[in-house]
Amino acid sequence: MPVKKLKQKAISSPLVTHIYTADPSAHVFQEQIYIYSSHDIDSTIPEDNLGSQFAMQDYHVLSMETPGATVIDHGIALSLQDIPWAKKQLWAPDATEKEGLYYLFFPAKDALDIFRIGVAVSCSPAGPFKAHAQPITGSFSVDPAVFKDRDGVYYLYFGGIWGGQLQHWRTGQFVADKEGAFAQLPADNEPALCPKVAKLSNDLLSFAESPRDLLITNENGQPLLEADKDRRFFEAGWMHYYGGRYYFSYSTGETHYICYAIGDSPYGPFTYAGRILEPVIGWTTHHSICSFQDRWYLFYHDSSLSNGITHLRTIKLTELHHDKNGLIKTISPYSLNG
Ligand code: FUB
Repeated sequence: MPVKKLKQKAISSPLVTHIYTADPSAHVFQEQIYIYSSHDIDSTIPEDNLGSQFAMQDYHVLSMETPGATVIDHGIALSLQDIPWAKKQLWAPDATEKEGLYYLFFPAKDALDIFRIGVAVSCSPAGPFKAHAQPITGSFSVDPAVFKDRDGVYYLYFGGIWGGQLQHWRTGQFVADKEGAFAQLPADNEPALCPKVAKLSNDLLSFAESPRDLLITNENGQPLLEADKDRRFFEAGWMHYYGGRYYFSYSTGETHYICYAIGDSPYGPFTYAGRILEPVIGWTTHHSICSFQDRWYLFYHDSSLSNGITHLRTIKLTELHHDKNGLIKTISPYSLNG
């Protein structure tokens, strides 16, 4: 009998193909979906564990009227050269709206090669955005995600280990590695590093409090350990609210999952609840979750458009479902086809 060859078929297509895009943060503004994403470029910088090859230099904003509709690229929304404090590496951004103004939060390395988080403002969700002269005071690490709670309070979630530098901040100050890039990561039998959360000031331009640890525990209330690579936080935090509970989702990094944990407050603690997305083509996995007209969508990326090149990614979307208990059904980004 002939052996039938099984092929993987992607469940979703790239949203745009004229540029490489990654780290999609999706929001509904003015009744449309706006996506704030990284703009990947072929930097020719060799790949390393610190992500030096992710040398992005600007942001584009994308929008669509509905999921599946034509995607509009609004062009350059913010360039590295227009951010007074930033030297390189415009990584995963996010945005929010308050009183008719739009705020873009973004990480970049400063003159000392330390990741900070900046904010830029526009009167349009599509930009262009004008960056503040300094990063947010007291900010560090990468992957900002902004969440507006039902009481109108805004929170910024952030952090990422390895190249995202979170491990350098364990003392509250930046401590450079002396013994190798990841010497300050916890030992396998220690609690994993926590992502951070801070309430934002009324003008959304600064922290209203010192960043706090966002604790993710197992089903017994114990912090996830560093050895628990399939479940512990690595980067790419995101918050959504569903059915009266707060859902913090994130990437597990080198095990390539998008997982989530559920809590009763925007500060947590959060209890690990499962996997949202199985591994994608490429090394990184990064997502956002957004509701539109009573349905929920997962925005994510993979490296399919570049045939697997780590730092040349493409954003996609697919519908996401919560079951009757509020648990999220795991999504496989590829299906097996005969
Ligand atoms: O795009 C650069 C980095 O790759 C992001 O900040 C991480 O979340 C990962 O997707």
